[in-house]
Amino acid sequence: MQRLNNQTLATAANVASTPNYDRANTNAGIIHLGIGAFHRAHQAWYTEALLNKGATDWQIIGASLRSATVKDQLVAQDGLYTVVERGADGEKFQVIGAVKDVLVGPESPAALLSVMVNAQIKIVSLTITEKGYCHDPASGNLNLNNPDIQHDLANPASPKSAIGFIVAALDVRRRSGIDSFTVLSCDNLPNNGAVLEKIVLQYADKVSTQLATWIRANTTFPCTMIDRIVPATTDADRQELEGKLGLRDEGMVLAEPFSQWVIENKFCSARPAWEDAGALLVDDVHVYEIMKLRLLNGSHSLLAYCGYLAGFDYVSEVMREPVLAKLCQVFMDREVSQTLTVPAGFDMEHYKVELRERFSNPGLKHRTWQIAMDGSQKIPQRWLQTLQAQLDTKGNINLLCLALAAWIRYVSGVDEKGQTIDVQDPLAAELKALCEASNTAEETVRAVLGMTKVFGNALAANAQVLAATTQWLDRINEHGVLAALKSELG
Ligand code: NAI
Ligand code: CS2
Repeated sequence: MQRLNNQTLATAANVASTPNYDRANTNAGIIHLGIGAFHRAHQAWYTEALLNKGATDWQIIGASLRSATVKDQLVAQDGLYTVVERGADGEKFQVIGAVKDVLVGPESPAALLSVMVNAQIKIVSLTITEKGYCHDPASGNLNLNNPDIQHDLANPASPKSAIGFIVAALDVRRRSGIDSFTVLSCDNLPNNGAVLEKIVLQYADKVSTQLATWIRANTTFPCTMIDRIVPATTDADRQELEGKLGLRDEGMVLAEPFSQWVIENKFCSARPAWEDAGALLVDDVHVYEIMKLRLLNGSHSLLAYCGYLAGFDYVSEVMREPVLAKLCQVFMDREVSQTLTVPAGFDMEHYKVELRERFSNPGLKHRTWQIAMDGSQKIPQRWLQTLQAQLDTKGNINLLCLALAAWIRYVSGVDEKGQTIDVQDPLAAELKALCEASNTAEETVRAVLGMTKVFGNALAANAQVLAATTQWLDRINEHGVLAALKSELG
C-alpha cells in the first residue's frame, strides 16, 4: 500500500479536507517540543485552520526529545498525516499539513538548537508530559537530581531535556541580539506557564545570573488550558484507516470531536491568530484550567485506577459498568464541583454531563493503563488540591480517599487477579519498594502518603485522610474494587 505524501495526497479517499495552501512557500514560526499524538490533534489542528485561511508564517517544526518514531512516521509522508475525528455519530478524516519537518533532539542537539535560534521562530511550545518538566510536583521546584538536568548543566551546548534546550536557545538569542520567543506549555499542569517559567529561571540561574535576568525581562510563558481526548494510536487504527483512505498513514491520530484551548494572552513575540480557529485568548486561564484538571482529569484518573483494577481495558467500557459510572457522577457532584469557581455564565452541570458523555464515547479506545501512567506526577493537580479544598471547608473526602487507595493498590504492582501490573511512573520502583516493605494497609498508606515530593507535608499527618484511605485499601484488598464500591454506592 502506498504511503500518504505530497505525491499521493490527491488520491486519498473519503477525506473531508486536505491542506488548501502552498506548503512549500509557508514559513515555520513555531517549534514544538514533544510532537506526540496530542499536539497533532490539537495545536497543529488549530494552526491548520489558520493556514487554510491564508496565514503564511505559522507552520510548525516538531521535535522529539526521545525517540525517532514520529520523525520516521512523518518525514516519509512530507509531514502529512490524518486526524480521525470519531464521535457517537460517526467519523471524519482531515489531512493536516501544518507540520513542516520533524527533528530528533538526541540525533543532533546542535541541529535542533540551530532552528530554535532562528529569528523567524516566535514560539516554542511543549507537550512533553508532566515528567518532562523535571520538577518536584509538590514544590514546583526544578529537581536538580534529575539525570537529564545534571547532564544539561554539565553540557549546556548539547542538552537532553526541554528545559536545557529552551535555556540554551535563549542564551544564543540573547548573545546574538535576537528577540526572545514565547514559551508555550500545553501540558496538563496547573499554572503550566508559571510552573515552566519558575523551572526555566531556576535552571538559567545555574548557568548565569545575567541570562536569568534577560529571560525575566524578555521572555513570557503564557498559561494554557488544553482539552481534547486523544488516545495513543494503535496498529489496528492504522490498518482501519488504510482501508478507508486507500493509503498507508503511519502518523495518523484519532481524537474525539470536542476540542477546547484557552490561552493566556501574554506573548512577547508575534503569534498566530488562534482565536480565529476557535481558541479563547483570555487574561486569566486559572478558572478554566482548575475546572478541567479537577473535573476531567481528576475523574479520568479515578476511573483509570478503579477501572484497571476491575479488569477494564478502556474508559468507555468502564463507563458502561453502572457502579463505576455512578462513582464518576458522585465524585464530580459531591467532592469536586464545590471546590470550583467557574467562568462567568458557565454551566457547570452541563459540563459535567458532557464530560461523562465524552468518557463514554465508544469510538475511542482510550486505555485505562495509558491514563494510569505517571500517577505520581498527575495526582497533585488532579486530586490533592481538591482534597485540600474539601478539608479546608470540612467537605466530603470519601471518594478522594478511595482514589488514593486505588492508586496505591495499582502502584503496588499486582492486580486483583494476582497478575503483575506494568506500572509506568518515574517513581515506580520507589513506590513498589514502599508497598513491599509495609505489612498492613495502614503502614502502606502512611509510607506512600509520606512521600513529601509528591504529597508535601500535610497529608501524612492528617488522621482523617489516613483512616479513610486505609479503610478503602483494606476493602479493595479484601473484596476487590467493584464489590467495595457496590456496597458503598449501591
Ligand atoms: P505521547 O506519548 O503521544 O507523546 C508524548 C511526547 O512527550 C513524546 O514526544 C515524548 O517523546 C515526549 N516526552 C516524554 N517524556 C519526556 C521527557 N521526559 N522529556 C521530554 N519529552 C518527553 O502523548 P500525548 O498524547 O501527546 O500527550 C502528551 C501530553 O499532552 C500529556 O502528558 C498531557 O500533558 C498533554 N495532553 C494530552 C492529551 C491527550 O488526551 N492525549 C489531552 C490534553 C493534554
Ligand atoms: C488523560 C488526559 O492521559 C491522561 O492522563 O487524563 O490526557 C486527557 O485525555 C486529556 O487531558 C483530555 O484533554
